Amino acid sequence: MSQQLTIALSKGRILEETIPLLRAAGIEPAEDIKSSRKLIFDTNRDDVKLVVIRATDVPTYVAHGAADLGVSGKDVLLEYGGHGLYEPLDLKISQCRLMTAGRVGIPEPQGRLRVATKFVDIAKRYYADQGRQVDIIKLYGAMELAPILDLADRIVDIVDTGRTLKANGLEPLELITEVSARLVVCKASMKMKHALIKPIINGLEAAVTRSTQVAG
Ligand code: PRT
Ligand code: MG
Repeated sequence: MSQQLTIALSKGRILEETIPLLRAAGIEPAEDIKSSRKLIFDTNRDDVKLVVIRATDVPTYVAHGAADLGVSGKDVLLEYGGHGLYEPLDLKISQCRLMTAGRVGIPEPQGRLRVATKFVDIAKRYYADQGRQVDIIKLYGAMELAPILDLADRIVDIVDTGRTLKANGLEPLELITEVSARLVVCKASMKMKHALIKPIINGLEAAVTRSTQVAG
């Protein structure tokens, strides 16, 4: 049997911006992904299929070789750790920032800082680099609520326009890192299926260059 490729896409906000890039690289889903409940999609290419999964699961599928390629936010990749993955291309989509935030006008407390986040490893590393003692509190969503109810002094979360923070009486404080979606490739697949994968990386790279030129 000829070689097959599986590409793992993050459902949610990244998906919408990924589809046009894939199309520009010559990969077109056989049906409308967003209006379907399916998880696996055929494409215009017999040798390429797409799977649409939770953003946080994409690195796991790709690192284990269950998918050969994937599209994942840099935030998710930093939290995952990156073993078994190459990250050959910044897709320059779904751009945002990973930041610390706290209640407006409340100074940093004495002693240990309580930090609520779903990015536990990123937060640990960030505060350790700063030499600050923190207690990390793992949450799965709505981080903005934690400082309001005094569960935490700080949150570590994604900020785009800043409106969500503002609406909840919070302000962005420190930039941890700029974030955008990245193409990731399974290290084993890159060896075994190089002839199939390389043209896709090149096609996506050209599509990114074209779209960033249009955007100025
Ligand atoms: O929903 P699920 O738990 O499966 O995963 P998810 O919520 O992480 O998925 P999704 O689709 O919401 O986001 C996936 C990825 O999109 C993230 O990992 C980032 O790489 C990227 N991204 C880009 C964002 C944002 N922009 C963003 N604004 N992810 C989240 N947000 C949220 C943020 O958490 C906060 O609640 O939007 C709010 C902030 O936006 P502003 O504009 O109010 O600042
Ligand atoms: Mg979400």
